[in-house]
Amino acid sequence: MPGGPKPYGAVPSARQLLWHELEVYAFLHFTVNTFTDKEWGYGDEDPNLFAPTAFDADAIVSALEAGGMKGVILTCKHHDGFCLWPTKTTEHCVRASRWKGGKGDVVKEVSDAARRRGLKFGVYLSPWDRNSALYGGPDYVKMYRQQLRELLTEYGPVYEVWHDGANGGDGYYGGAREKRTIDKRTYYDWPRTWEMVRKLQPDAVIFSDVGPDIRWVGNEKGFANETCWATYDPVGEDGGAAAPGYTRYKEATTGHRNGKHWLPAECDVSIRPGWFFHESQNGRVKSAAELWDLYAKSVGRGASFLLNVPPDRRGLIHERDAASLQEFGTRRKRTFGKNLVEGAKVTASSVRGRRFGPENLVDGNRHTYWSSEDTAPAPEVVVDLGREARFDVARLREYIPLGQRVEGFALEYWKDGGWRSLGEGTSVGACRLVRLAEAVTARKVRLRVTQSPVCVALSELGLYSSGV
Ligand code: FUL
Ligand code: CA
Repeated sequence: MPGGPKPYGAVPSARQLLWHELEVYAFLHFTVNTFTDKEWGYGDEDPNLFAPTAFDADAIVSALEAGGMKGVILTCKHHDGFCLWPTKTTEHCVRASRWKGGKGDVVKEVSDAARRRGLKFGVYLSPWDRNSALYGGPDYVKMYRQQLRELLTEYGPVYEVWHDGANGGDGYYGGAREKRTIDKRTYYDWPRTWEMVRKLQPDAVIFSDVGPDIRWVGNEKGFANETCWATYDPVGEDGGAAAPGYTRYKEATTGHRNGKHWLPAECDVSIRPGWFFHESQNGRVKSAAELWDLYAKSVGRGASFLLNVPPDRRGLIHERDAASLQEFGTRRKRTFGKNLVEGAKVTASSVRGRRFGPENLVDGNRHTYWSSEDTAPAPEVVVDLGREARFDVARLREYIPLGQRVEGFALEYWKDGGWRSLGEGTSVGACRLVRLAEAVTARKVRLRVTQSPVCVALSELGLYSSGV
Protein backbone atom coordinates (compact mmCIF):
# COMPACT_ATOMS: atom_id res chain seq x y z
CA MET A 1 0.00 0.00 0.00
CA PRO A 2 1.47 3.40 -0.93
CA GLY A 3 2.31 5.86 1.85
CA GLY A 4 1.15 9.48 1.89
CA PRO A 5 1.43 11.46 -1.34
CA LYS A 6 4.69 13.30 -1.97
CA PRO A 7 4.44 17.09 -2.01
CA TYR A 8 4.26 18.62 -5.47
CA GLY A 9 6.27 21.75 -6.34
CA ALA A 10 6.40 24.76 -4.02
CA VAL A 11 4.48 24.42 -0.76
CA PRO A 12 3.20 27.04 1.72
CA SER A 13 5.02 27.96 4.93
CA ALA A 14 3.26 27.60 8.29
CA ARG A 15 2.50 31.34 8.40
CA GLN A 16 1.05 31.22 4.88
CA LEU A 17 -1.16 28.28 5.81
CA LEU A 18 -2.67 30.24 8.69
CA TRP A 19 -3.18 33.24 6.42
CA HIS A 20 -4.99 31.04 3.85
CA GLU A 21 -7.62 30.31 6.47
CA LEU A 22 -8.55 33.98 6.89
CA GLU A 23 -9.83 34.52 3.33
CA VAL A 24 -11.60 37.85 3.99
CA TYR A 25 -10.21 40.85 5.88
CA ALA A 26 -10.52 44.60 5.89
CA PHE A 27 -8.42 47.62 5.04
CA LEU A 28 -8.94 50.92 6.86
CA HIS A 29 -7.73 53.96 4.92
CA PHE A 30 -7.89 56.80 7.39
CA THR A 31 -5.70 59.90 7.81
CA VAL A 32 -5.58 63.65 7.02
CA ASN A 33 -6.90 62.80 3.54
CA THR A 34 -10.22 61.93 5.13
CA PHE A 35 -10.50 65.60 6.07
CA THR A 36 -8.98 67.21 2.98
CA ASP A 37 -11.06 65.09 0.60
CA LYS A 38 -7.93 63.85 -1.15
CA GLU A 39 -6.60 60.43 -2.13
CA TRP A 40 -2.92 61.37 -1.86
CA GLY A 41 -1.88 64.10 0.57
CA TYR A 42 1.07 66.26 -0.51
CA GLY A 43 2.77 66.03 2.86
CA ASP A 44 2.34 69.66 3.99
CA GLU A 45 -0.96 69.10 5.82
CA ASP A 46 -1.46 70.68 9.23
CA PRO A 47 -1.72 67.81 11.77
CA ASN A 48 -4.73 69.62 13.27
CA LEU A 49 -6.67 68.70 10.17
CA PHE A 50 -6.86 65.18 11.59
CA ALA A 51 -9.90 65.74 13.79
CA PRO A 52 -12.47 62.95 13.87
CA THR A 53 -15.47 64.09 15.88
CA ALA A 54 -16.67 60.72 17.23
CA PHE A 55 -13.87 58.22 16.59
CA ASP A 56 -14.86 54.82 17.99
CA ALA A 57 -12.54 51.92 17.19
CA ASP A 58 -14.92 49.37 18.73
CA ALA A 59 -17.76 50.58 16.53
CA ILE A 60 -15.50 50.38 13.46
CA VAL A 61 -14.31 46.88 14.26
CA SER A 62 -17.79 45.68 15.08
CA ALA A 63 -19.02 46.85 11.63
CA LEU A 64 -16.17 44.86 10.09
CA GLU A 65 -17.02 41.86 12.23
CA ALA A 66 -20.61 41.96 10.98
CA GLY A 67 -19.15 41.67 7.47
CA GLY A 68 -17.32 38.49 8.50
CA MET A 69 -13.89 40.14 8.34
CA LYS A 70 -11.20 38.05 10.02
CA GLY A 71 -8.61 40.80 10.24
CA VAL A 72 -8.05 44.51 9.79
CA ILE A 73 -5.09 46.34 8.23
CA LEU A 74 -4.75 50.01 9.16
CA THR A 75 -2.95 52.70 7.13
CA CYS A 76 -0.69 53.68 10.02
CA LYS A 77 1.01 56.11 7.63
CA HIS A 78 -0.06 56.87 4.07
CA HIS A 79 2.01 58.64 1.38
CA ASP A 80 1.50 62.07 3.04
CA GLY A 81 3.63 60.88 5.97
CA PHE A 82 1.20 61.68 8.84
CA CYS A 83 1.59 58.97 11.49
CA LEU A 84 -1.53 57.78 13.30
CA TRP A 85 0.50 56.84 16.36
CA PRO A 86 2.82 58.98 18.53
CA THR A 87 6.03 57.91 16.83
CA LYS A 88 9.42 58.98 18.09
CA THR A 89 10.66 59.40 14.51
CA THR A 90 8.82 62.57 13.49
CA GLU A 91 6.62 65.34 14.83
CA HIS A 92 4.29 64.89 11.88
CA CYS A 93 1.93 62.64 13.81
CA VAL A 94 -1.11 62.50 16.13
CA ARG A 95 0.95 64.07 18.92
CA ALA A 96 0.99 67.34 16.97
CA SER A 97 -2.76 67.30 16.51
CA ARG A 98 -5.31 68.92 18.82
CA TRP A 99 -7.32 65.69 18.49
CA LYS A 100 -7.52 64.21 22.00
CA GLY A 101 -5.17 66.97 23.15
CA GLY A 102 -2.27 65.35 21.30
CA LYS A 103 -2.70 62.16 23.35
CA GLY A 104 -4.52 60.15 20.68
CA ASP A 105 -3.20 56.90 19.22
CA VAL A 106 -5.30 55.41 16.42
CA VAL A 107 -3.02 52.39 16.05
CA LYS A 108 -3.46 51.50 19.70
CA GLU A 109 -7.22 51.97 19.67
CA VAL A 110 -7.76 49.96 16.49
CA SER A 111 -5.37 47.14 17.45
CA ASP A 112 -6.94 46.87 20.92
CA ALA A 113 -10.47 46.85 19.51
CA ALA A 114 -9.50 44.21 16.94
CA ARG A 115 -8.06 41.98 19.64
CA ARG A 116 -11.13 42.41 21.83
CA ARG A 117 -13.34 41.21 18.98
CA GLY A 118 -11.13 38.41 17.74
CA LEU A 119 -9.96 40.06 14.52
CA LYS A 120 -6.29 39.95 13.59
CA PHE A 121 -4.41 43.21 13.25
CA GLY A 122 -2.16 44.22 10.36
CA VAL A 123 -0.16 47.33 9.47
CA TYR A 124 0.18 49.35 6.29
CA LEU A 125 3.18 51.67 6.42
CA SER A 126 3.73 53.63 3.21
CA PRO A 127 7.36 53.42 2.07
CA TRP A 128 6.86 56.69 0.22
CA ASP A 129 6.77 59.67 2.57
CA ARG A 130 5.98 63.06 1.01
CA ASN A 131 6.44 64.87 4.31
CA SER A 132 9.89 63.77 5.32
CA ALA A 133 12.86 65.98 4.42
CA LEU A 134 14.94 62.81 4.54
CA TYR A 135 13.05 61.03 1.77
CA GLY A 136 15.35 59.91 -1.02
CA GLY A 137 18.45 59.64 1.20
CA PRO A 138 19.77 56.77 3.37
CA ASP A 139 18.50 58.26 6.64
CA TYR A 140 14.91 57.96 5.53
CA VAL A 141 15.26 54.20 5.11
CA LYS A 142 16.52 54.05 8.69
CA MET A 143 13.53 56.10 9.80
CA TYR A 144 11.14 53.82 7.89
CA ARG A 145 12.60 50.79 9.66
CA GLN A 146 12.35 52.57 12.98
CA GLN A 147 8.67 53.32 12.37
CA LEU A 148 8.06 49.72 11.46
CA ARG A 149 9.92 48.62 14.57
CA GLU A 150 7.60 50.74 16.73
CA LEU A 151 4.53 49.28 15.04
CA LEU A 152 5.80 45.72 15.42
CA THR A 153 6.84 46.01 19.05
CA GLU A 154 4.28 48.26 20.75
CA TYR A 155 0.92 47.01 19.54
CA GLY A 156 0.82 43.27 20.11
CA PRO A 157 0.70 40.51 17.48
CA VAL A 158 0.60 41.63 13.85
CA TYR A 159 -0.57 39.16 11.21
CA GLU A 160 0.27 41.07 8.03
CA VAL A 161 2.74 43.78 7.07
CA TRP A 162 1.73 45.66 3.93
CA HIS A 163 4.31 47.40 1.73
CA ASP A 164 2.88 49.60 -0.99
CA GLY A 165 4.53 49.66 -4.41
CA ALA A 166 3.65 53.34 -5.07
CA ASN A 167 6.92 55.12 -4.44
CA GLY A 168 8.55 58.44 -5.27
CA GLY A 169 7.36 61.57 -7.02
CA ASP A 170 6.67 65.12 -6.00
CA GLY A 171 6.00 66.17 -2.44
CA TYR A 172 6.58 68.63 0.35
CA TYR A 173 9.74 66.93 1.69
CA GLY A 174 10.26 69.22 4.66
CA GLY A 175 9.64 72.34 2.58
CA ALA A 176 11.75 71.48 -0.46
CA ARG A 177 8.59 71.01 -2.55
CA GLU A 178 10.24 69.06 -5.31
CA LYS A 179 10.21 65.81 -7.18
CA ARG A 180 12.27 62.97 -5.75
CA THR A 181 12.68 59.73 -7.58
CA ILE A 182 14.30 56.68 -6.11
CA ASP A 183 15.53 53.44 -7.61
CA LYS A 184 12.79 51.05 -6.57
CA ARG A 185 15.11 48.09 -6.94
CA THR A 186 17.78 49.23 -4.52
CA TYR A 187 16.70 52.20 -2.41
CA TYR A 188 14.84 50.42 0.38
CA ASP A 189 17.07 47.34 0.66
CA TRP A 190 13.93 45.31 1.34
CA PRO A 191 15.60 42.04 2.34
CA ARG A 192 17.06 43.79 5.35
CA THR A 193 13.71 45.23 6.40
CA TRP A 194 12.02 41.88 6.00
CA GLU A 195 14.67 40.23 8.13
CA MET A 196 13.69 42.66 10.88
CA VAL A 197 9.99 41.85 10.43
CA ARG A 198 10.77 38.14 10.74
CA LYS A 199 12.66 38.76 13.95
CA LEU A 200 10.03 40.98 15.56
CA GLN A 201 6.86 39.22 14.32
CA PRO A 202 7.78 35.74 13.06
CA ASP A 203 4.15 34.82 12.38
CA ALA A 204 3.35 37.89 10.27
CA VAL A 205 3.01 37.48 6.53
CA ILE A 206 4.72 40.14 4.44
CA PHE A 207 2.76 41.55 1.50
CA SER A 208 4.14 43.44 -1.48
CA ASP A 209 4.24 43.19 -5.27
CA VAL A 210 6.94 40.57 -4.79
CA GLY A 211 5.95 38.97 -1.50
CA PRO A 212 7.91 37.36 0.12
CA ASP A 213 4.72 35.79 1.55
CA ILE A 214 1.73 37.33 -0.21
CA ARG A 215 1.61 38.97 -3.64
CA TRP A 216 -0.47 41.82 -5.01
CA VAL A 217 -2.93 40.41 -7.54
CA GLY A 218 -2.02 43.10 -10.06
CA ASN A 219 -5.21 45.18 -10.04
CA GLU A 220 -7.14 47.20 -7.48
CA LYS A 221 -10.51 45.89 -8.56
CA GLY A 222 -10.69 42.93 -6.21
CA PHE A 223 -10.41 39.92 -8.49
CA ALA A 224 -7.98 37.21 -9.55
CA ASN A 225 -8.12 35.51 -12.93
CA GLU A 226 -10.40 32.55 -13.49
CA THR A 227 -7.23 30.46 -13.45
CA CYS A 228 -5.08 31.58 -10.54
CA TRP A 229 -2.01 29.75 -9.25
CA ALA A 230 -0.65 30.23 -5.75
CA THR A 231 2.83 29.84 -7.21
CA TYR A 232 4.53 32.88 -8.73
CA ASP A 233 8.03 34.08 -9.61
CA PRO A 234 8.00 37.88 -9.83
CA VAL A 235 10.02 39.38 -12.68
CA GLY A 236 11.19 43.01 -12.93
CA GLU A 237 9.78 45.34 -15.57
CA ASP A 238 12.96 44.85 -17.61
CA GLY A 239 12.91 41.07 -17.20
CA GLY A 240 15.55 41.17 -14.43
CA ALA A 241 15.19 41.31 -10.65
CA ALA A 242 11.82 42.46 -9.31
CA ALA A 243 11.04 44.86 -6.44
CA PRO A 244 7.88 46.41 -4.99
CA GLY A 245 6.60 48.82 -7.66
CA TYR A 246 8.89 47.25 -10.26
CA THR A 247 7.29 44.09 -11.60
CA ARG A 248 5.42 42.80 -14.61
CA TYR A 249 2.46 42.96 -12.29
CA LYS A 250 -0.12 41.86 -14.82
CA GLU A 251 1.29 38.35 -14.57
CA ALA A 252 0.32 38.29 -10.90
CA THR A 253 -3.41 38.09 -11.71
CA THR A 254 -2.89 34.51 -12.92
CA GLY A 255 0.41 33.63 -11.25
CA HIS A 256 2.76 31.05 -12.73
CA ARG A 257 1.95 27.37 -12.96
CA ASN A 258 4.91 25.52 -11.40
CA GLY A 259 6.49 28.76 -10.16
CA LYS A 260 9.29 28.21 -7.67
CA HIS A 261 7.65 30.24 -4.89
CA TRP A 262 4.40 29.69 -3.03
CA LEU A 263 3.24 33.30 -3.23
CA PRO A 264 -0.55 33.46 -3.18
CA ALA A 265 -2.50 36.50 -4.36
CA GLU A 266 -4.35 39.08 -2.30
CA CYS A 267 -7.12 41.01 -4.05
CA ASP A 268 -7.47 44.55 -2.69
CA VAL A 269 -10.39 46.79 -3.53
CA SER A 270 -12.35 49.58 -1.89
CA ILE A 271 -16.03 49.40 -1.06
CA ARG A 272 -16.18 52.89 -2.60
CA PRO A 273 -14.47 54.35 -5.70
CA GLY A 274 -11.73 55.96 -3.55
CA TRP A 275 -9.51 54.45 -0.88
CA PHE A 276 -10.32 57.32 1.49
CA PHE A 277 -13.74 58.52 2.54
CA HIS A 278 -15.36 61.19 0.35
CA GLU A 279 -18.83 62.47 1.12
CA SER A 280 -19.45 62.79 -2.62
CA GLN A 281 -19.13 59.00 -3.00
CA ASN A 282 -21.81 58.06 -0.49
CA GLY A 283 -24.06 57.07 -3.36
CA ARG A 284 -21.45 54.74 -4.85
CA VAL A 285 -20.94 52.21 -2.07
CA LYS A 286 -20.74 48.65 -3.42
CA SER A 287 -23.79 46.54 -2.68
CA ALA A 288 -23.69 43.19 -0.89
CA ALA A 289 -24.32 41.51 -4.26
CA GLU A 290 -21.25 43.23 -5.74
CA LEU A 291 -19.16 42.20 -2.72
CA TRP A 292 -20.36 38.62 -3.06
CA ASP A 293 -19.34 38.63 -6.71
CA LEU A 294 -15.85 39.91 -5.84
CA TYR A 295 -15.58 37.38 -3.04
CA ALA A 296 -16.28 34.60 -5.54
CA LYS A 297 -13.66 36.05 -7.91
CA SER A 298 -10.99 36.35 -5.24
CA VAL A 299 -11.44 33.80 -2.44
CA GLY A 300 -13.28 31.54 -4.89
CA ARG A 301 -10.14 31.48 -7.05
CA GLY A 302 -7.70 30.65 -4.29
CA ALA A 303 -6.73 34.23 -3.37
CA SER A 304 -7.78 36.44 -0.43
CA PHE A 305 -10.20 39.37 -0.41
CA LEU A 306 -8.90 42.58 1.19
CA LEU A 307 -11.85 44.94 1.33
CA ASN A 308 -11.20 48.59 2.15
CA VAL A 309 -13.88 50.29 4.23
CA PRO A 310 -12.74 53.86 4.92
CA PRO A 311 -13.85 55.55 8.15
CA ASP A 312 -15.60 58.89 7.66
CA ARG A 313 -14.91 62.27 9.25
CA ARG A 314 -16.62 61.21 12.43
CA GLY A 315 -14.19 58.30 12.69
CA LEU A 316 -16.93 55.73 12.08
CA ILE A 317 -17.97 53.44 9.26
CA HIS A 318 -20.63 55.25 7.30
CA GLU A 319 -24.13 53.73 7.58
CA ARG A 320 -24.28 52.75 3.92
CA ASP A 321 -20.98 50.90 4.04
CA ALA A 322 -22.02 49.22 7.29
CA ALA A 323 -25.29 48.06 5.73
CA SER A 324 -23.50 46.48 2.72
CA LEU A 325 -21.00 44.83 5.02
CA GLN A 326 -23.68 43.41 7.25
CA GLU A 327 -25.62 41.96 4.35
CA PHE A 328 -22.46 40.52 2.80
CA GLY A 329 -21.57 38.85 6.11
CA THR A 330 -25.05 37.45 6.59
CA ARG A 331 -25.11 36.06 3.09
CA ARG A 332 -21.88 34.15 3.58
CA LYS A 333 -22.97 32.85 6.94
CA ARG A 334 -26.28 31.69 5.55
CA THR A 335 -24.64 30.04 2.54
CA PHE A 336 -21.72 28.28 4.18
CA GLY A 337 -23.43 27.61 7.51
CA LYS A 338 -25.04 24.49 6.07
CA ASN A 339 -23.05 22.05 3.98
CA LEU A 340 -25.49 19.81 2.11
CA VAL A 341 -22.96 16.99 1.75
CA GLU A 342 -22.93 16.27 5.50
CA GLY A 343 -23.51 12.56 5.98
CA ALA A 344 -23.31 11.85 2.23
CA LYS A 345 -21.92 8.58 0.87
CA VAL A 346 -18.80 9.11 -1.22
CA THR A 347 -17.16 6.64 -3.58
CA ALA A 348 -13.98 7.14 -5.57
CA SER A 349 -12.46 5.51 -8.62
CA SER A 350 -9.10 5.38 -6.86
CA VAL A 351 -8.15 5.51 -3.20
CA ARG A 352 -4.63 5.62 -1.91
CA GLY A 353 -5.30 3.77 1.30
CA ARG A 354 -7.49 3.86 4.36
CA ARG A 355 -6.24 7.18 5.71
CA PHE A 356 -6.99 8.88 2.42
CA GLY A 357 -10.56 7.77 1.77
CA PRO A 358 -13.08 9.95 -0.10
CA GLU A 359 -15.18 10.42 3.06
CA ASN A 360 -12.49 12.94 4.01
CA LEU A 361 -14.03 15.24 1.39
CA VAL A 362 -17.24 15.68 3.34
CA ASP A 363 -16.06 15.72 6.97
CA GLY A 364 -15.90 19.51 7.28
CA ASN A 365 -12.19 19.33 8.11
CA ARG A 366 -9.64 20.96 5.83
CA HIS A 367 -6.81 18.95 7.38
CA THR A 368 -8.08 15.56 6.17
CA TYR A 369 -8.07 14.69 2.48
CA TRP A 370 -8.85 12.17 -0.18
CA SER A 371 -5.91 10.99 -2.24
CA SER A 372 -5.66 8.72 -5.26
CA GLU A 373 -2.97 6.20 -6.20
CA ASP A 374 0.14 7.45 -7.99
CA THR A 375 -1.04 5.59 -11.06
CA ALA A 376 -4.35 7.51 -11.03
CA PRO A 377 -3.77 11.25 -11.34
CA ALA A 378 -7.19 11.78 -12.93
CA PRO A 379 -9.63 10.02 -10.61
CA GLU A 380 -13.28 10.77 -10.00
CA VAL A 381 -15.53 10.76 -7.01
CA VAL A 382 -19.32 10.46 -6.65
CA VAL A 383 -21.18 12.05 -3.75
CA ASP A 384 -24.58 10.55 -3.01
CA LEU A 385 -26.56 12.82 -0.70
CA GLY A 386 -29.14 10.09 -0.04
CA ARG A 387 -31.90 12.59 -0.90
CA GLU A 388 -32.50 15.41 -3.34
CA ALA A 389 -31.04 18.75 -2.37
CA ARG A 390 -31.06 22.17 -3.98
CA PHE A 391 -27.79 24.07 -4.29
CA ASP A 392 -26.16 26.83 -6.31
CA VAL A 393 -22.59 26.94 -4.95
CA ALA A 394 -19.92 24.24 -4.79
CA ARG A 395 -16.64 24.58 -2.95
CA LEU A 396 -13.47 22.59 -3.53
CA ARG A 397 -10.29 22.72 -1.54
CA GLU A 398 -6.97 21.04 -2.12
CA TYR A 399 -4.84 19.93 0.79
CA ILE A 400 -2.32 22.67 0.06
CA PRO A 401 0.43 21.58 2.48
CA LEU A 402 1.18 19.14 -0.36
CA GLY A 403 1.24 21.90 -2.99
CA GLN A 404 -1.10 22.87 -5.81
CA ARG A 405 -1.78 19.77 -7.87
CA VAL A 406 -5.03 19.85 -9.82
CA GLU A 407 -4.96 21.54 -13.24
CA GLY A 408 -8.41 20.69 -14.48
CA PHE A 409 -11.71 19.41 -13.13
CA ALA A 410 -15.35 18.96 -14.11
CA LEU A 411 -18.32 18.95 -11.79
CA GLU A 412 -21.55 17.19 -12.75
CA TYR A 413 -24.93 16.17 -11.38
CA TRP A 414 -27.09 13.17 -12.14
CA LYS A 415 -30.33 13.87 -13.90
CA ASP A 416 -32.69 11.73 -15.98
CA GLY A 417 -30.24 8.87 -16.35
CA GLY A 418 -27.14 10.88 -17.24
CA TRP A 419 -24.43 13.18 -15.92
CA ARG A 420 -24.90 16.86 -16.72
CA SER A 421 -22.39 19.65 -16.30
CA LEU A 422 -22.41 22.00 -13.32
CA GLY A 423 -19.20 23.63 -14.43
CA GLU A 424 -15.54 23.04 -15.01
CA GLY A 425 -12.35 24.74 -14.05
CA THR A 426 -8.58 24.69 -13.83
CA SER A 427 -6.77 25.71 -10.64
CA VAL A 428 -8.24 24.76 -7.24
CA GLY A 429 -5.66 25.41 -4.50
CA ALA A 430 -6.90 26.66 -1.12
CA CYS A 431 -10.42 27.29 -2.41
CA ARG A 432 -12.39 27.08 -5.62
CA LEU A 433 -15.99 28.21 -5.72
CA VAL A 434 -18.22 27.11 -8.57
CA ARG A 435 -21.30 29.31 -8.79
CA LEU A 436 -24.30 28.10 -10.74
CA ALA A 437 -26.32 30.55 -12.78
CA GLU A 438 -29.40 28.76 -11.48
CA ALA A 439 -29.88 26.48 -8.50
CA VAL A 440 -29.95 22.76 -9.28
CA THR A 441 -31.81 20.00 -7.45
CA ALA A 442 -30.00 16.68 -7.42
CA ARG A 443 -29.13 13.68 -5.29
CA LYS A 444 -25.80 12.75 -6.85
CA VAL A 445 -22.83 14.91 -7.78
CA ARG A 446 -19.65 13.79 -9.50
CA LEU A 447 -16.24 15.43 -9.49
CA ARG A 448 -13.88 14.39 -12.26
CA VAL A 449 -10.30 15.49 -12.04
CA THR A 450 -9.42 15.89 -15.70
CA GLN A 451 -5.81 16.99 -15.35
CA SER A 452 -3.20 16.63 -12.67
CA PRO A 453 0.52 15.86 -12.95
CA VAL A 454 0.42 13.71 -9.81
CA CYS A 455 -2.14 11.96 -7.61
CA VAL A 456 -4.74 14.32 -6.10
CA ALA A 457 -4.98 15.50 -2.47
CA LEU A 458 -8.40 17.14 -2.07
CA SER A 459 -9.70 18.08 1.33
CA GLU A 460 -13.20 19.39 0.65
CA LEU A 461 -16.11 19.08 -1.73
CA GLY A 462 -19.00 21.14 -0.38
CA LEU A 463 -22.44 22.01 -1.74
CA TYR A 464 -24.37 25.04 -0.56
CA SER A 465 -27.42 27.10 -1.17
CA SER A 466 -26.99 30.87 -1.16
CA GLY A 467 -30.73 31.22 -0.84
CA VAL A 468 -31.12 33.89 -3.51
C1 FUL B 1 -1.93 52.26 -3.66
C2 FUL B 1 -1.90 53.63 -2.98
O1 FUL B 1 -1.31 54.60 -3.82
C3 FUL B 1 -3.35 53.94 -2.68
O2 FUL B 1 -3.51 55.23 -2.14
C4 FUL B 1 -3.88 52.88 -1.73
O3 FUL B 1 -3.22 52.97 -0.47
C5 FUL B 1 -3.71 51.49 -2.33
C6 FUL B 1 -4.10 50.37 -1.40
O4 FUL B 1 -2.37 51.30 -2.73
O5 FUL B 1 -0.74 51.89 -4.21
CA1 CA C 1 -11.57 17.02 4.83
